Amino acid sequence: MPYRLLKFGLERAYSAPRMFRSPPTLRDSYDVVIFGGGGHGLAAAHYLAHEHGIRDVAVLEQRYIGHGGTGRNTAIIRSNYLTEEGARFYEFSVDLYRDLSRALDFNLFYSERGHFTLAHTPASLRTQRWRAEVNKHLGIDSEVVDPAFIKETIPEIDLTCGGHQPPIVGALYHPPGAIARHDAVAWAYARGADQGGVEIHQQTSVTGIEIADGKVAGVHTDRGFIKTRKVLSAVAGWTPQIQRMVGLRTPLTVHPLQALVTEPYKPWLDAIVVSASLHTYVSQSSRGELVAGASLDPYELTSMRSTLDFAEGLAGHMMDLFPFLGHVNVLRQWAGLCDMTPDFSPIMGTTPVGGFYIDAGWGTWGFKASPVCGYTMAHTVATGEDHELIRAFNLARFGGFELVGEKGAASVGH
Ligand code: PYC
Repeated sequence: MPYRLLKFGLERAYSAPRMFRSPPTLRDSYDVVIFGGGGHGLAAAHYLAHEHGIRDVAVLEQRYIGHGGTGRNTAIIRSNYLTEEGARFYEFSVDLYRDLSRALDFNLFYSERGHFTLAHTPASLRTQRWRAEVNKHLGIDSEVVDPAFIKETIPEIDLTCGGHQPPIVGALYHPPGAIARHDAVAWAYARGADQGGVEIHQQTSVTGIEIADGKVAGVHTDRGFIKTRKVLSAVAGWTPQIQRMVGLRTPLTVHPLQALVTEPYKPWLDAIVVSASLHTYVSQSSRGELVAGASLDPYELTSMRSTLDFAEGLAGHMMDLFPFLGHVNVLRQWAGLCDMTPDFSPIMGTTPVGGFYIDAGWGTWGFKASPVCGYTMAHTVATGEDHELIRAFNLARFGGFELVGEKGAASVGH
């Protein structure tokens, strides 16, 4: 280790904590308890403190912040959704993201790249046209482009897919599509929440929820009982365990989603390229690595292990699009847990259990929603009323058959 680094590490002036404090004790009551130290839970804590003046808040994280979906996605941000409710919601997230490095005083490496959803069939092109029309109607920058435009913007792409797949016949092009440094989003919100007076408790598991007269009365943890009247659950793939504690039923199923990153290369891929037909998406990070993913594992499982099967399948499809990638070395693989809903939209807001608020159903689209989820859930917890941007996503929609169908706008094949 270089001497200067060691000296810096041991220097009292820079002693820990550098990002947020780790309170030694868990108090026996808080106004609000948030389950999940990912981007959503931490953002909600941040906005509760800074937008609503609610500072007596504990965030409980069973492992370390960003251990779940926040640190396991492919960092894509976009708002080119299919439904009006979805597009408006994610557009607000993009607006927040654009200013987030400044607002949180933390470099999130937010980088607008342009997002292509490639169509290989007339049916897929029709869906991209539909999305473009919804987006334009709402003032979101999206249009359908032809193969010549794709080739001009991404010269390395093989529009014929080497003859192994149907050729690319067009794409939905969304210029604001962006990437960011995903773990930094968790750190920045954690620091913001901490500065607002929130306590972040890592290595703290929820073991039960006390309900009295249909309302939340407290939370059991492996570090003791906490009295509280408000709980926000923002635990994505672990939602089924939590919902059972309050007797809620949701239609969630949990599937692993895998991704990989290659060694760094000179910058050559500016755009974010998605092919839902090939179940492939790829972008190049600011460090030069190719970050890529595929579809969900086709079975329900609560496990975050990687498979060779996934790497082989994804590599094949990446080479259909970019044949020269055959010599690229994979640096590492990982998996996250996706809590999938039947309509591919989230479940957010109030629930039939008084004081229990849910932020779930994040499937394969949670990272891009971190700021808007934090913002709208903080409002919902503070006021007891669903924020208008999330009304359509309330759990009650499944009982009333008022689904918000976003399958056509998912980047990932399912
Ligand atoms: O919805 O943009 C997306 C996405 C990318 C990777 C997984 N989901």
